[in-house]
Amino acid sequence: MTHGYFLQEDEKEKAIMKPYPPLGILYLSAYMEEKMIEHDVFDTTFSSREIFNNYLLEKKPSILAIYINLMTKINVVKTIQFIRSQPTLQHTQIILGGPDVRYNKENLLHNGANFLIIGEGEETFYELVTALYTNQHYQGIPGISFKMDDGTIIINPERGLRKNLDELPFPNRKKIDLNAYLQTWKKHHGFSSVTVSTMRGCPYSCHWCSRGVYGKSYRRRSPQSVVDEMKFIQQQYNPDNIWFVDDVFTVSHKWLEEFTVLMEEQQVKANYECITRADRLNETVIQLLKRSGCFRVWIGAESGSQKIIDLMDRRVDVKVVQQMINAAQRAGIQAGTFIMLGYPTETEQDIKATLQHLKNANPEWFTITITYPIRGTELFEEVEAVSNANEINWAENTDRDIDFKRTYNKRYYHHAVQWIINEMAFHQRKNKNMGWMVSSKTKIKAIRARLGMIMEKRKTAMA
Ligand code: B12
Ligand code: SF4
Repeated sequence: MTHGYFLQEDEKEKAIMKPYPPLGILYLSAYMEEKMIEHDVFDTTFSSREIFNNYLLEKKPSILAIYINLMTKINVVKTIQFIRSQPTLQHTQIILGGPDVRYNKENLLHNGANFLIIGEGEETFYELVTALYTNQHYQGIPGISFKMDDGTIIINPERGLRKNLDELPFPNRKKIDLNAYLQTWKKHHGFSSVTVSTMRGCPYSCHWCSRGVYGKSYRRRSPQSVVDEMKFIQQQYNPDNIWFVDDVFTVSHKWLEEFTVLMEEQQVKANYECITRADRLNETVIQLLKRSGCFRVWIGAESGSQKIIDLMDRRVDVKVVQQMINAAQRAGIQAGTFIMLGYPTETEQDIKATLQHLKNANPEWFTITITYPIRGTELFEEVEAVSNANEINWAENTDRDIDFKRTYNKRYYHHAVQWIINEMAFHQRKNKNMGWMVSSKTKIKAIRARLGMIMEKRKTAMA
């Protein structure tokens, strides 16, 4: 079992150095171990393509199972091509799973994958591997997709979602060198961080968000099971921080309260960060976060313009987002937020509203992405007709390369990102009285970016 991510090939991440292990594979590995199916996990993160290829040639696996997301797709396709080109690996059956399979079935199967596992992986993967090892019929296994000899693609009915997540064993972290992750964090940031998943799925429907694995409902582990995993992680690895990779950590206030009480009763001390929605926060919930060890909460809004937020179907009030960011900060929790620019119909007025929103909220952290449509999302459907999705070479590009007709040209948005980053840096430095010299540098960069926006806006109008 493997994935297609090589840190040494990722220039952006090499500057950030906050790697996390592939949790999905580790869940599958734990399940397979429980069922006594022998397997290896080859974690590509700190390895190289050459070492990985040599490993494949040496081990000649009968089954290679690969996690795939929209960014790692290109590497995974290269791995498939490598296997298909090697005479000694012709027997290798390739199974793909993860968030990017559901809406890329034909492309993946026509590019050399033997099987796809759609949605939740554990049970389907186990049944398929068992059928392949024992030469039994796999054709009826729910949740798989495969290609017949005549090229017909078969998509079996979905498998129902597992009801009780507590039945799953903890991710099999011992199958990888978790210390390599912890040390990388320590070396570059002075502290380490480990991921934990407490819920699967999200009941909301933001149009740009990819929900190809767990669908539009959510299930959650019991608070006690999560506390047990935290104790286990602390005993085994003693990381400084935990990141709960859940979509909306405070979706259930009852769950959070139970979790907080258990953490206190069992004296589990943890520093954690999580992501949530402003409409699932209030002063009481923020106090629960604080008591249970939350040091940073990410609160999404994506835009400061209510018009754009509503178009995204984000179902949140921009003022509530600002209030909750400030409330978290008052409680001593750092706040982060996510911003997207270049959403369909967004104008300069909306971008100005986004900058104003950031200034009002003043979060310690924010990230900005230029909108791109992920296959399978409502946003993808909305822009497909005015996009290059069907023109770009699927195997050599990712969904991030899909461009669509926006209000202004793409260069405009690159300037807009710089404008917001530098205006915010200026705003924050000015508030901290960091001196004219330090602040003015960012102001000059902001003015330069603003001029770029004006020029590109003019070019768009003339085109
Ligand atoms: C943590 C996380 C990250 C982390 C860490 C990634 C890591 N190494 O784990 C970081 C911050 C690095 C990250 C980065 C990105 N991420 Co991210 N991330 C997540 C997040 C929040 C949790 C992933 C997770 O651990 N889930 C828990 C596990 C248990 O679920 P799972 O991985 O889906 O696994 C199950 C199934 O998929 C399946 N399965 C998984 N692997 C395999 C393998 C095989 C062989 C089989 C058969 C089955 C199988 O079985 C598992 C158990 O049921 C998800 C959202 C989410 N809630 O899942 C987004 C998500 C995976 N990320 C996403 C995106 C878009 C990105 C970025 C492209 C963002 C960006 N613009 O840069 C980058 C890509 C980086 C890269 N090069 O890979 C999208 C992927 C969409 C897609 N169609 O591919 C998601 C779904 C978010 C979203 N809703 O849009 N991400
Ligand atoms: S963006 Fe967050 S709240 Fe919206 S659908 Fe995706 S995971 Fe759910």
